[in-house]
Amino acid sequence: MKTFFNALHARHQGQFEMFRGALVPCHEVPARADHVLAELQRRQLGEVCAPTAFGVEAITRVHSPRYLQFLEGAWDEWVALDPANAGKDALPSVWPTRTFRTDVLPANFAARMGLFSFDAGTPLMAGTWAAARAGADCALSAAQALVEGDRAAFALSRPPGHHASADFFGGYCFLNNAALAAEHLRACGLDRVAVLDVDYHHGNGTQAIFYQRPDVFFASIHGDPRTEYPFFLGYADETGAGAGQGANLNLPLPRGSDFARWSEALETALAAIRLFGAQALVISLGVDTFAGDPISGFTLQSDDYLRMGERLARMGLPTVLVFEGGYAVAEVGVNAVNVVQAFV
Ligand code: B3N
Ligand code: ZN
Repeated sequence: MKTFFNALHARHQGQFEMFRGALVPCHEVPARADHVLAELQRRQLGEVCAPTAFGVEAITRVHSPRYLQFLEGAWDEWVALDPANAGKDALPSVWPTRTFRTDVLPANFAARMGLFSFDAGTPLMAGTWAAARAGADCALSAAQALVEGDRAAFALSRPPGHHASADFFGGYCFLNNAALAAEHLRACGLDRVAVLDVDYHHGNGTQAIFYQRPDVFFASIHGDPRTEYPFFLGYADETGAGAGQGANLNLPLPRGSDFARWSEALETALAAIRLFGAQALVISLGVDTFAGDPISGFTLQSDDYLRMGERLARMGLPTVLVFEGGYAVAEVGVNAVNVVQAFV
């Protein structure tokens, strides 16, 4: 299996995220991807390829032009406010919640940070745009590898993507890499694509992007949003809307769930994907379901990721694996690469 990787990911290196009223060191660090790459190379698991640079057209299939324009210029605007800002990450602190307007584009930078985001845990810095674009190119290149006949490909991209919606960032995510891969497969002629999100956190961004779409099925197994981030989406009664009614499946599980319980949900998701008639699969591959993850609450063990990879491969579908969460940095390489190895 080819892996698409771009060292530019390391230019996105946040200092702090807001947690329970304090700034704590970021969990989403460059070492995560570097550990996965090192483990892939240690096990000699396929070719590591530089991604193709895709144009803005591929990205605007998923993200709005005004959001992309904002992201691209955000760092320069932040520094223009005060040259001292160059040493600090930008974080949002004000949001247009219920009753506020979101149709007006404010001139104020803090207001636009809030308009285009949903949390204070996702710092933006000088290298964010370059890293996010490089990560998106990895996902698009992995999808293109399937179009060219590969059975599977791995996008080792960072920052992650599944919380990013058409026009907002959050949950450490800026561009929705899995959605971009799915849309690329659709644009290249596949009629029905499924996105299966196995990250601990519900992929609210991916769900929102495809919620009204009959051609892209979204299934997610995740911590119950009643208690787990992102809290405001990911409930079992969200089944799609309009033409997309029936093409969304959420399988929330309680904190503490183990692999046996998780696997039952996986069978439910895979049966629904089969019934949908997917011609290709995009996996949002978060490994923050690991027992040792510092911010999550399932209890999967490293060997369980081998079983996961085997089961996903048995679907027999062309598959793009897109790297998402996983913050037990010492184990993230072994866990993610166990999925890749068992898949091949
Ligand atoms: O959930 C958290 C969080 C939990 C524990 C923390 N500790 C112990 C310091 C810190 C933070 N924060 C909310 C943001 C979570 C973003 C999740 C990103 C992800 O992996 N999505 O799949
Ligand atoms: Zn996650």
